[in-house]
Amino acid sequence: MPNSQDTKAVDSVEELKLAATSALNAAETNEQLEAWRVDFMGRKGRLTGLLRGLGSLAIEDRKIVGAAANRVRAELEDMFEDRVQAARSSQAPVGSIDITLPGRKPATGGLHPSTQMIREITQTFNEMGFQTVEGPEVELERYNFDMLNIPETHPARDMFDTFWVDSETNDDILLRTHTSPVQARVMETNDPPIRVVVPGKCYRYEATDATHEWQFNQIEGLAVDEGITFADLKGTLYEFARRIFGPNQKVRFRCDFFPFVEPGVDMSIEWKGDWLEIMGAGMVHPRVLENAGYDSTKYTGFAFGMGPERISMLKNEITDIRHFFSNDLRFLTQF
Ligand code: FA5
Repeated sequence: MPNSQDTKAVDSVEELKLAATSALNAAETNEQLEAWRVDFMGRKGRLTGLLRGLGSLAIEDRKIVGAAANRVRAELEDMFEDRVQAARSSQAPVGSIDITLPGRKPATGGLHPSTQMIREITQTFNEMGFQTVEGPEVELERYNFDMLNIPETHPARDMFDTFWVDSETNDDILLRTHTSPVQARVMETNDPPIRVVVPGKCYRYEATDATHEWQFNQIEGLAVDEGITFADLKGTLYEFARRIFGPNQKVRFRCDFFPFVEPGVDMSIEWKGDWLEIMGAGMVHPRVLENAGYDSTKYTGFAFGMGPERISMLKNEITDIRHFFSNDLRFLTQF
């Protein structure tokens, strides 16, 4: 039979168990569970202290109280392990949604600044009666040069530094140097009247600088019909400039040379007290109309080609065209 000292010691084991159980039930976080473990089960913890105190008991009492204390220790260890497992499984796995956190704005994509400018320009021409069409970026020499009145020996080919593509066919293939070959493609497969704008990428084998890229976009325009004159070209491009740059935009035309137009011009806009060239244009050369099978005594037309990145640079005060294609989010997210 245990004496009164044993009973007291066993009682204190039970009391410790009660205190430990309720403290364990109250512990919720990993930190609180660890604090509980140190407090009750650690080397200097309460249960360990109680077990150490057994040494002062008589040997028989020590057995009884020791057995009780070891049983309680095993029970508490099991309970502790259960609580740790429960805390672990209640934590959301990595990547899942924690609905208790405040909402965060998800990162969304946006249209590339070139795409935004291209859409603004093509939509402006769409509203003026031009239809948007596209053509291939990998092009035949015939369309990029020959059909546009630039035969093989013509020095005007030197205007375009060309990326040629290795090919096993008889046709010479290149990355188009401008969007003008789509003029020839559209005329080859359609009868007048024609009013199209052609956005798309172009490639030139040239050194880059603040205003030149080796890959850039152009927007071509072509109108062919009976009775089209240079006044139609000027009126259309004036109207375009007003819609894109504002109602008071001043525009200047100067003579320029492109083999596929006659006469040829470049168009500049007045910008911060200076004239800045934004496109080449002109009346479609009769030979280009004939190459497409049109009667050049019946039909006339005008064409133009502009760089949307250069126009976006003006409108958005961008100082270097290379930002458009360097994929730097610090630049792209400003649009
Ligand atoms: C042409 O490419 C002619 N095909 C334009 C044309 C079409 C004239 C129809 C007449 C009739 P040009 O090489 O000047 O012309 O280029 C036209 C525009 O494309 C330039 O004004 C410029 O805005 C843009 N551009 C040309 N080269 C580059 C380049 N390396 N980097 C960025 N933009 C360029």
